[in-house]
Amino acid sequence: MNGPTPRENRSAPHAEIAGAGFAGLTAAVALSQRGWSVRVHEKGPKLRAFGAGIVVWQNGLRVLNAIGAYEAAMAGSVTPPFYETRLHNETVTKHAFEGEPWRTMTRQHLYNSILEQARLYGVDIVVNSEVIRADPAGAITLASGETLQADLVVGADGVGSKVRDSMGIALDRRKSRDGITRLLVPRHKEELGAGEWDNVIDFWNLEPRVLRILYVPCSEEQLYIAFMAPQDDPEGSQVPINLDLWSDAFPFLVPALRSAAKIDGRYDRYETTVLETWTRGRVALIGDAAHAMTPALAQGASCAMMNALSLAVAMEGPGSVEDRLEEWEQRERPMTDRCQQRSAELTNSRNLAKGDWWASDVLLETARHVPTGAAAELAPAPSR
Ligand code: FAD
Ligand code: 5PR
Repeated sequence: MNGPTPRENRSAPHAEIAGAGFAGLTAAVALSQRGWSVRVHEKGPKLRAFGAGIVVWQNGLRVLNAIGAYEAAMAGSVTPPFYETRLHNETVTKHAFEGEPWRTMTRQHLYNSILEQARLYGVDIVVNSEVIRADPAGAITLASGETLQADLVVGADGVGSKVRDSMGIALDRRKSRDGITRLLVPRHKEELGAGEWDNVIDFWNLEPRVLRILYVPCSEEQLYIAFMAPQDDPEGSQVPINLDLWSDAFPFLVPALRSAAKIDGRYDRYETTVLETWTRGRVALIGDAAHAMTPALAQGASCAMMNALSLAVAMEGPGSVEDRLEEWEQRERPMTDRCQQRSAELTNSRNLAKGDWWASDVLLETARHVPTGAAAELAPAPSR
């Protein structure tokens, strides 16, 4: 797969997509389902997900259902019995989300389920292909110098989007004071001893210093474990994690911490970017390229997938591509803007430590949303 191959189907409308992440692949599948010819450019040498684990709420599950990836995503993922929040190791809330589907999985698992659909639909995916520029008239330029025309260009190239920046779209970028190192380790269920280790547990310590561990079982074998500390705490933000520091704060997690300390990992500061516009001419931005958000509400990937699906649906409407894109942004953006803002507020206030977010209809608005192009119904989860 060295360089793009000539297009076969010249009668179908054509999309060139930058970035084979959750956003780009979801858009590719949803457009293919609607008769588009689609090519995706991935700058990396391999098709793979970055990061560790992920929580997918029902809005995200509904998108997966709409693109045919739901069953694959459900197999090998789990619904933990409870989502628990502890402050100084005292349980403050514990919620089962009865009747509200949610799922935890590795990011690679989610990625594979979408990639499988992209392959099924014959999406042309080109690796080692970096997009360096987009033209609102409907073209992209690759790092190789080649220019490719399209009816629709999609910038799904992540938070550092070149598609976005090449068009000079203004953005407001805010970094939070806290950041996090996310890792996948074995479950260590036996060694952890008595306890409800199948739960998601959000362990917060605010005193004597801010250190938080997010404990997320992703399957029978894998645990997503994330270490949050303020950016100005050199020991807390150190990678690999400082085993002594974290073991002192969370002694009951030592078997998992020992595994975590063996992995390099990366500490990322939480970041929010808000754009002046998501569209210009025939170019649309989706996912982190358009709306990077803090992960407090665990909605970054799900919002990316929702907007990818609704973009494909918008292309079915009458009028020019430019007009449809404007309409799409007007219709879809307010939901994501609200989610982004609420997520940033939760992160910045550290109010997740109170654990009451799940009881808030306002904070759960996005999770409960039925995305444009998705059905409300979901098949029941397989028994674990
Ligand atoms: P990306 O996943 O960044 O994909 C972009 C792709 O484009 C990459 O493959 C990249 O290599 C490629 N690329 C980049 N530049 C170019 C270029 N110029 N040309 C071609 N290809 C290019 N979301 C949730 O829903 N639930 C969670 O639990 C959750 N936890 C999170 C935890 C943290 C700490 C963070 C930071 C985020 C979390 N998110 C979560 C958010 C989620 O990870 C992102 O919102 C999501 O990955 C965005 O997908 P994307 O496809 O837009 O971008
Ligand atoms: N929720 C999830 C998550 O992965 C993170 C956060 C909340 C599922 C961090 O990665 O607030 O940091 C968070």
